[in-house]
Amino acid sequence: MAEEKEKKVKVLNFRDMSTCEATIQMLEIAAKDGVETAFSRAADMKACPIGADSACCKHCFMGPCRLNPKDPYSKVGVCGATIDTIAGRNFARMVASGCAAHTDHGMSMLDVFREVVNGRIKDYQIKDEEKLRDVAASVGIEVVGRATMEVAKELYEELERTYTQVEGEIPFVSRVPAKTLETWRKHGIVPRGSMREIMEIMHRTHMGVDQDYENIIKQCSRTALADGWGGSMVATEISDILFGTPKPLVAGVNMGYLKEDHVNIIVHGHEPNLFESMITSVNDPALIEKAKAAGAEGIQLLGMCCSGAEVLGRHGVPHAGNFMSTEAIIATGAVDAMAVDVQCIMQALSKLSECYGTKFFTTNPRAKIDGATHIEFHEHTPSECTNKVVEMAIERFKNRPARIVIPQRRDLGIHGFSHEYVNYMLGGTFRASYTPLNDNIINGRIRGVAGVVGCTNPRVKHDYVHVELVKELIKNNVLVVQTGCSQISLAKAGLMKPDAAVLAGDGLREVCETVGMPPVLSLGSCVDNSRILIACAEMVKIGGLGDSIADLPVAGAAPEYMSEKAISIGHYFVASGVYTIFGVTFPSIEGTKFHKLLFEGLEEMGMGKWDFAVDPHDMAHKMIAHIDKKREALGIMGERERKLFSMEDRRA
Ligand code: SF4
Ligand code: MSK
Repeated sequence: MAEEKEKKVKVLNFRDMSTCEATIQMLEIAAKDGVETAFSRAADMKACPIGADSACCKHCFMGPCRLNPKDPYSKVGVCGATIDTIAGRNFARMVASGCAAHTDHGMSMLDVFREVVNGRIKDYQIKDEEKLRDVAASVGIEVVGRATMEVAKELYEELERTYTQVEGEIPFVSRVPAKTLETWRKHGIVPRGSMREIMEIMHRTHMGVDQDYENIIKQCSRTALADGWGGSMVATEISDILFGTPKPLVAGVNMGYLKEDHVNIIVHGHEPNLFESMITSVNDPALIEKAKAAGAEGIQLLGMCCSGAEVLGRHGVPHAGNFMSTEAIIATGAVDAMAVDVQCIMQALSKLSECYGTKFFTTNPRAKIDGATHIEFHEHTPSECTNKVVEMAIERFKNRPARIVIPQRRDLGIHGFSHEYVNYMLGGTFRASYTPLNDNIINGRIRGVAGVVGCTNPRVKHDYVHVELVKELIKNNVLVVQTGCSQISLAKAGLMKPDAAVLAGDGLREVCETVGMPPVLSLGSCVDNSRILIACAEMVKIGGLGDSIADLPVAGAAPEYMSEKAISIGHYFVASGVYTIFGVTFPSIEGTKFHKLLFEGLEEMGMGKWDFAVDPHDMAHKMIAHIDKKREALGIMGERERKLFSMEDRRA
């Protein structure tokens, strides 16, 4: 901390930067301690305007080349690359990186599954046999009368094709509505294995290869679809099979779930296998005894980011906060250990942990961090790593700093909706289906469905954009489904309780009150956006809302996104037929041919479209306008009770 103190940390008004009270409280403490966070660094570092517009290229050493974002066609790169080629290639590499992250995560889950099926891993088992059989049947595997392990072996072999298939179509294409698939086939974007798609994107964006933005975007679509209907879907489905399909449960969110008299351990990252083993370790009677011998009342385990989202819905483990709270929580002094695996882990956590004496552990061979202690996690012997982390956390508890500050914020809500549960929740045990959802959309009680997902980002007011956007949507009778860090923003705002239905418009409120559900449903981590794709496919299958995903009155948003994974997610929704709007900034220049293709052209080709807005209310109304456009096209606009606005209403 002393070294940090010598640096001048700007005094900032954190109330302008976040609406999360716990985060604000801890950011103020960190600033007083002279400790930097992403909020202060973002205030110090102006985002590069040329990079933000994606008007620069460093794909070869004749450059790097910078074009003029204000007059993008006034110049080309040294090789002659135009703004459309440069922005298209940059976008493609973001999609490739995002797709790689999700598919590599999915492949890790598949590796564990293979070893469980082969009997080489004993610490994990198949928890949800029904799901195993459903998933197997969905890709054409015979399940009736066959032993579970036989089905599981065949499922492993089939799903491996999601990665390795060099020709043809990946297995989960079987879940895509026929008309959507027809559009993909027409444009040559049905994905092969993700390894092939990512390899091809990296090749095509190398200097001097693909220099036609339309052709580049085709490969972007194919690669992004290999993420959504491939790697991400495998990650979700295999995690459910191994660790259980989430079912709604009451769980707590926020920093107030840290306990001063307990050993506090946080797991942050993405892959659920680390967390599942940590749950076993913190419940080990010998380790609990050790913690007690060290003077603690017990061991408190919390999640953050998507690791937390994985177990929030599966086991009700409390969630301490989303991406932009991961640094702030360390300043409490109460975190004895933070164990991380992959994705969205700020390098700054290493130094910050040192400042507050928190033990900071990397566990995955793919993600080491300078200054962190690495305890490698092996799926064959998982508790070796997680027991060690618990032991080190107990050691740190014994030597805690004198000052511990825990923000007293706790927010209870209902978490753990899966697309299977939505089925059951709306239809009941005997007529489980999406029919009641479709019916309520057709009769206008529910105007449409919006997926609000994604990260938080210090370039916009933390949590604020998510919360305001969702409030405006539900007020206008749009049912909201959520994943990732966004759902934590809304959980903290109290919108994941059935009582939040009072904030919804009359129609949505009536449905929520009848079913007893909140107007905002949390579906899991960022790979679980695949649950939203499956829900869309189900809505098409049930009928009454068109023949393809592009016909549905649905929309998606990532209002505070920051990662390349979000770009891949956004693009797989667009390619699947969903209108998708992003906030913060968009990596293209309005008026360029590349921008027009994303924002208009893809929709004309039968897919969805990209859009952009910063203000949450503008964003909500753009989404609602799109939902209404689709309702109009379906001929169900008249079903809605139209209210004629007086001048007074409009002013209000
Ligand atoms: Fe410049 Fe072309 Fe090289 Fe890119 S590929 S850095 S635009 S010369
Ligand atoms: S963790 S990708 S900050 S949602 Fe999935 Fe959150 Fe975005 Fe990471």
